[in-house]
Amino acid sequence: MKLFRESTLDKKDYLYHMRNRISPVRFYKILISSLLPLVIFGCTGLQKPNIILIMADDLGYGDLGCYGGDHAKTPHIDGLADKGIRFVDYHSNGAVCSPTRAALMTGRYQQRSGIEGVVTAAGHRHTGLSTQEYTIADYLGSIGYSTGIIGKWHLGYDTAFSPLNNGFDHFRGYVSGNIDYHSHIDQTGRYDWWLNKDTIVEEGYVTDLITDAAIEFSRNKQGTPFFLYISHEAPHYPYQGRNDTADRTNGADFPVSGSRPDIENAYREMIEAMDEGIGKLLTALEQSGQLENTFLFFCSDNGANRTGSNHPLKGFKGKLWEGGHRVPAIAFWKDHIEPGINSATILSMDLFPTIIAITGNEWPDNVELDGQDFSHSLFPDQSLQERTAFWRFKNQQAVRKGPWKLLIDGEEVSLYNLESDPGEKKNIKELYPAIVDSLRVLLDDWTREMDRYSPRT
Ligand SMILES: [Ca+2]
Repeated sequence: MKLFRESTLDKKDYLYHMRNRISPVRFYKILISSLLPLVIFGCTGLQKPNIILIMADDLGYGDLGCYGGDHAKTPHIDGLADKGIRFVDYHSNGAVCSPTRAALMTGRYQQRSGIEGVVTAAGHRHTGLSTQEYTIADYLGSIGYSTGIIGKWHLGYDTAFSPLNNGFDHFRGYVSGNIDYHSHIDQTGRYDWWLNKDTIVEEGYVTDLITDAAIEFSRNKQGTPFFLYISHEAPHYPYQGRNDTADRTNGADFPVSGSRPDIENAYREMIEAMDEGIGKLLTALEQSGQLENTFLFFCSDNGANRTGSNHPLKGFKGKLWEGGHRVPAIAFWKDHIEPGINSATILSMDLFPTIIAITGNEWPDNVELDGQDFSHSLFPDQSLQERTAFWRFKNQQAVRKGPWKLLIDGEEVSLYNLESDPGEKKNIKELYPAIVDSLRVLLDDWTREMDRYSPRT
């Protein structure tokens, strides 16, 4: 069990620290819960925990009730936050879809796999995530997990880049950036709904199909540890509810974002359908007795566009303001982790090393990850060691260290203290030139390192 890996505290210090911060009863409760996975599957040889990773598409920081949103009703996701850990400083690695997915799969900055931009239908149909990359699915498959992805892949259109060539043994979903929720046609007019390496005809609303396939996958895996990556389309456009008709039909022109005039209502319906699906999945896991042995993580892949809400953050999808990449994230593991709010700075690429820790395995040989194991942060109020994190998209670069964020957008340089100014309202670069200089040095070093890799998008 590697729950103590890469922390500022070693195991002994951690126990001392915990014992002195909290009541003895709560300390031992947490201690027992932290050792429970070890007891369950480490010593007795029983099944390793299932891992379910649910990612929404373009869901903003302010879109959920548990993050202060009041538009959509999300009782099931809010319930996970109530009973789990809600992260308030979690970031997608990218400000758009494909880069975040590359970082999530590889546990490394997406620049290393060359997926710094979107894998577009128009220009990148014959590229994608190299099958030479070592993915989280490769790792989990190597230790005996069944590995399924249901929903959006967006790391390569060509079947050469299929999830099945990148560590997954089951794929049901779509490979492009978005499809019509009813006709399953992508924005270039191609049919895009797959079972493994073949397109299949399946009728239904995408969010419901994803829910049903996820439940079916988990039911079929009773007795086998599984990794299930549920990659929702909601609330990405086209803005379509369950009761709408298809906008994209073969051979005809269509509005890419959908035809509904009341986009805000459609957006709400889409989030609520996803929430309902998550509720159904939880019920199914409970009924099958799998819930207690399942670590579940929910997150988004980038901030919302102007249809959604990133409140109280500034900026939208595609920008490196906080609203572009600070997104909702919730960890839930029934009876294993204590409920709470955590303010550690965490990125998508951290999931890979964290899951290695949760599954209790040794770090794979010859695998170097940029991500940090945050399994410590599954305990409230425990933070990671201070880290430096970087983002780059088009002509924007950002570096974060502690509360400080340096943002360079073309010629424009800004410094913010996110602790006192999470909304990035006040550029204080003139007040702290030494901090600007030190962050610039870090950013330049990182840029030189990332520029060693060839872009594929
Ligand atoms: Ca997205």
